[in-house]
Amino acid sequence: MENMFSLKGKVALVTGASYGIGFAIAKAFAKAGATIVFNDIKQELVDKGLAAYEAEGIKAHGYVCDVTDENAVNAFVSTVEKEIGVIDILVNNAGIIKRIPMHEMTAAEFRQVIDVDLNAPFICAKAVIPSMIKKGGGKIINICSMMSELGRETVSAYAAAKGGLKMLTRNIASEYGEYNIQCNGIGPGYIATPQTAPLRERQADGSRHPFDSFIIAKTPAARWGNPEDLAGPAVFLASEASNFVNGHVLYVDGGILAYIGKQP
Ligand code: NAP
Ligand code: GCO
Repeated sequence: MENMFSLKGKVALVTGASYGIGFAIAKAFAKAGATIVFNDIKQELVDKGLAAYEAEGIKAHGYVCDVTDENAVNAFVSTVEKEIGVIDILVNNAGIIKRIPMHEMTAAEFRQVIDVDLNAPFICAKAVIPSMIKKGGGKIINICSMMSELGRETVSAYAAAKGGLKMLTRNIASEYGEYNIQCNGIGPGYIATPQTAPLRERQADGSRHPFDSFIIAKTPAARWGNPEDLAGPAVFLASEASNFVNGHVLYVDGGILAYIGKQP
């Protein structure tokens, strides 16, 4: 059973993995035997990430690359292929959110979210697929969201992007399954990272943020997730244990999507 989940000899690229969910996933991949490659937009963050991996005893390869820039991504992927090897596992993790009521959001703001959360996974997947085909297979994991299924006030662009990412996942599976490429999604629930920090900020009187209380009540597990909660599901979808799982979104949400919520 242990071998089924082994990533020994595999090269894994996790985008935007200096910290947060991407870092936790990359750390789990390294523990399963993979060589880790990650990128971030700024050198400062890459350096911070490299130090964080080193502190965990992991020798990761970090690069500066904006995932929305197609030429930069293509150059980055070909450098990795030359210097490290063909990318066997891609995790499209880099993402942003803008919490703005839709009627106040500019089209430019909407586009920026779609660009990072939907266009970039297309650009990165497109860049790694040709070598995966030549090599005889590969794994692509798209980090989706509760918002791949649900809406809420202020997150129209994010929900549109993550809903689109769910369908891009199914389409990559449909188009490249015959090449032994499995493309699946992970839909994290509410996870405590810098992205969700504003939703957990303490009130002036020291009490919980109302959104924080709302999420705890809406989650059967009665807590926020930690980035480490995504480690096992990610290793499963990156390993040969999931070789006949394709086009699926695995929700790792403490039960949110199964639950109607507590009666007030
Ligand atoms: P995070 O803490 O904000 O980390 C996101 C990472 O992506 C950061 O390192 C960020 O770099 C990087 N990034 C942003 N734009 C980029 C670009 N254009 N090129 C390269 N890197 C870029 O977010 P997180 O909470 O760990 O989330 C990771 C993924 O999970 C995202 O796709 C997010 O939407 C998704 N997700 C999060 C949750 C949650 O509850 N936290 C739930 C479901 C899904 P900078 O710091 O420079 O911006
Ligand atoms: C929000 C949150 C979410 C989460 C996550 C849920 O404002 O509702 O930021 O969108 O980050 O994606 O799965």
